[in-house]
Amino acid sequence: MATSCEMKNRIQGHPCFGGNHKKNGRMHLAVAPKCNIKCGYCSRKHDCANESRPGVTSRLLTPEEAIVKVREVMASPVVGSIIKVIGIAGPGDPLANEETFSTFAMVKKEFPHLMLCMSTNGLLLPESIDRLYELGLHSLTVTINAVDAEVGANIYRHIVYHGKHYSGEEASQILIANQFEGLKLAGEMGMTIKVNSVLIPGINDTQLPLIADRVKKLGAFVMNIMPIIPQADLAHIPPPSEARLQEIRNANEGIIGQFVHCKQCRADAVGLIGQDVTIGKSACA
Ligand code: CLF
Ligand code: SF4
Repeated sequence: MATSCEMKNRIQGHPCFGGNHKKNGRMHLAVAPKCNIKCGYCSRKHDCANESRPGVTSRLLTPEEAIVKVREVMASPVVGSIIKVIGIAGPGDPLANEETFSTFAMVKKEFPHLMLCMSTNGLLLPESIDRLYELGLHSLTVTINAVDAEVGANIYRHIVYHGKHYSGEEASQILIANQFEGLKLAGEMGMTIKVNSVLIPGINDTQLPLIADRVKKLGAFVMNIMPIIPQADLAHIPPPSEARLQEIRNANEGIIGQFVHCKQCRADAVGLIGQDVTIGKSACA
């Protein structure tokens, strides 16, 4: 596990880990369409609700198209100098898509100074961690919404794991076990780790301090509690008020640092958080 001083150096420039988010931006590459689980708040018609604002469908990119776009953005006088991070966050789960690995490999080769960042549901994290380490992944986000399988069963409808379909508590048990195991391995490898948790009022409120405590002990650096965006199976759940969200973040601050600037970005977001630019001739030419 990194010391706090080492960690401070590592997060320099990363807008989602405490770096100056008013100066440092990120570029998401939407190369990962497939997902291996079904979260109750996810509508597959939209981007991943873990890291993307729903209602906006990204154009998928092949790894070859993605690297062309990175070149274009990095050469842009408008955003080139502010992009410090290349992230893959969907629209499905990055680890369920081989394209994630080939895209990162291309970016690393051509732009070694950029930080590679990835957000996953964690199902395939234990078996993928060595590959991510070899690729030089800088920062990792795992979305964890429950520690108890009974609660998870109210959030996740099913998972598909090594070709087999699981549902109910069995599905949650496998998912949750892999999330924590993967996170532990990532911590041991010295990765910079964030945990995203979707606050689903009435379902997982009481799980959040348990998640905070466990991930802190396993080496996570920061937690990002995000309000549910009600849709799909959980469309009937009213999102928490801003005050309630703040209250829950404050209650967990003493356990693990809280990231509060999240804008639940699109899978193809580019620029400063909350001030994305449109990629294409108008913004980057
Ligand atoms: Fe992207 Fe996510 Fe990396 Fe940031 S976003 S993959 S950690 S570079 Fe940031 Fe956007 Fe919130 Fe994500 S504001 S949705 S926390
Ligand atoms: Fe949707 Fe993301 Fe959950 Fe997959 S991990 S079901 S894409 S919210």
